[in-house]
Amino acid sequence: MRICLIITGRKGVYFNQPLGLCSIAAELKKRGFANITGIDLSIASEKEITRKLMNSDLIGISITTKFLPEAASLIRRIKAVNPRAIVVTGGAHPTLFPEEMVEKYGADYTVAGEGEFALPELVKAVAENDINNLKDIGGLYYRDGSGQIVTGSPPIFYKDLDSYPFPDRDLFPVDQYPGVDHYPMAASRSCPYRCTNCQPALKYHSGPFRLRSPENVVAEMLLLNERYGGRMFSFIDSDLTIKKSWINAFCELLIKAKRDLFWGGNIRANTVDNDTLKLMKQAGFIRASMGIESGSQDVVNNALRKNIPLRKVRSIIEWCDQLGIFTEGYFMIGIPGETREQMLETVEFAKTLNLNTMSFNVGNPYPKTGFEIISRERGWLLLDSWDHLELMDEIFGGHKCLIRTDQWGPEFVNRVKSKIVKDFTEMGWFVDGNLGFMPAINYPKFASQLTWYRFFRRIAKHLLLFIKTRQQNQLRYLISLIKHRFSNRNAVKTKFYDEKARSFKKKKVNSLLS
Ligand code: B12
Ligand code: SF4
Repeated sequence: MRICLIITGRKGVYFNQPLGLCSIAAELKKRGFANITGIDLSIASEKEITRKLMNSDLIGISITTKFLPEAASLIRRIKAVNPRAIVVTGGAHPTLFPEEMVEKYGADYTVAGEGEFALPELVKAVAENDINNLKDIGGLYYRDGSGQIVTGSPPIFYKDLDSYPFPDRDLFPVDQYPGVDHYPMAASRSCPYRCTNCQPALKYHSGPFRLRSPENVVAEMLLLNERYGGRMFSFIDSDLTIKKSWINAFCELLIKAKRDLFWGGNIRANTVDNDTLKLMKQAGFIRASMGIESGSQDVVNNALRKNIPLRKVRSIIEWCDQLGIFTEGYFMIGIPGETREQMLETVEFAKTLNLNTMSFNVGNPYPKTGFEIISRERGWLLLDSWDHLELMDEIFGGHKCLIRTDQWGPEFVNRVKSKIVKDFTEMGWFVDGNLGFMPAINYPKFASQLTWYRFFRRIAKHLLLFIKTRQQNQLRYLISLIKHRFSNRNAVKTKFYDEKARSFKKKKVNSLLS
């Protein structure tokens, strides 16, 4: 059986290895189905896509809501060029809307939840021509002989993550992704928190929270280091410090391995302390990402149900700064339930934090999240359904505000976005206002932290990227980096940011509110 696994995407919008598909591929191989190819739609040429589609018996497509339009046209294309191929969809969107994938988009099968069990079972049944007993495959949706959608049994989530084989990385080599030099890693599945912007979708999608053993995760990192020379790893988990005994054991193992590996990932202010950070740094932790989300404690606790103490956020950023750990902060504006003042508080709060990078997203109510429930209840939603495929990119790229509350609507959110670009640019930051989620780099701090070697390496990397992609922001990045490397050497300290932030006159805020 010739299998093709596809991650949907758009040309030029590069991500990294899709761990879900790599993990399914490893399980398929373990069960004897080794004839597998992979396609990343953001990278593959049209010729390669057509060739692989035509030479496959079963095609598995991984879909997030943002790339639903691409997925829909891909399914139509498969049905045109290779009508005998079986199309199976899976991933975040099909998990949330499994029937729709079969009924409306023409998938032959859809898997809700994790695919490591369901897909190999389906492949086996197809290979053995025994497709009359599919009902027992957890999470599988399809049409029976009479055309009715069969929902099968509930998704299966393995408790023991160590029993999965390591993801098969050869299918989507890291070096095919421009500018990417790290390996994605997953130490857990799902998330124990219940934030309103995310839950219950993620819980349904990824099942109960489970952790791999520290030994198993370190073994995979060592293997990636040996096999591919990988030295930098990015953990996708929602909170690496959730279990103190786990993170301590993990760090001890890495220190003992003496391999000089580096890693980064999400930490949360309610679970991390300075001692743990010190140990993590010793074990190679160099990049801390934090979902800070809002500058208003009320919004964090009530509208978002995150219970992250903002005072502690500031301390953690300072501890990281002292330890030389690079910090990334994620914020949201336009959160359902926040006031206009609270939205501006977020901008002012972000300005006082000595972060290395940050990004601002529009807090959109994605399907089946707490945000969607509250917005629907209160009549705030500007879209009545998720059928607007033509808007998916804007919506899920964070460009478009989808709600109008009693206090504000898309126009106000856009004014706040412009304010963010203006204020942070004035502070010497590099802000990419063209992107929906507006990533920003603290250039003065970042440039002053770079050694000459890292500085020239970065220049070379972004120059090559500019030559390859012709993206203007690569050029702007280069110019800012050079400017700040020479103008701000050793100059940047927290105090600098506090003073800068204070000097922003209150009237700027007032003019936005009026
Ligand atoms: C890491 C991550 C990323 C990374 C890497 C993405 C990639 N190429 O894999 C980055 C940062 C690049 C990213 C980008 C985006 N992401 Co993201 N991401 C995640 C995160 C945190 C982990 C994903 C992961 O690797 N999980 C571990 C693996 C093992 O699980 P998995 O991918 O879900 O795959 C399993 C199942 O879903 C299923 N499965 C998946 N595909 C298929 C296919 C078939 C055929 C079958 C049978 C089964 C199957 O089996 C897999 C193995 O068990 C999730 C949240 C989460 N915890 O899942 C969000 C999440 C998937 N991302 C999300 C979003 C919105 C995005 C973006 C659209 C953001 C943006 N605005 O650009 C893009 C889209 C990228 C893309 N090409 O699809 C949403 C999706 C919501 C939705 N309804 O679509 C999630 C769920 C977060 C959230 N709660 O909002 N993301
Ligand atoms: S937003 Fe992050 S921390 Fe909150 S529930 Fe979702 S994955 Fe977990």
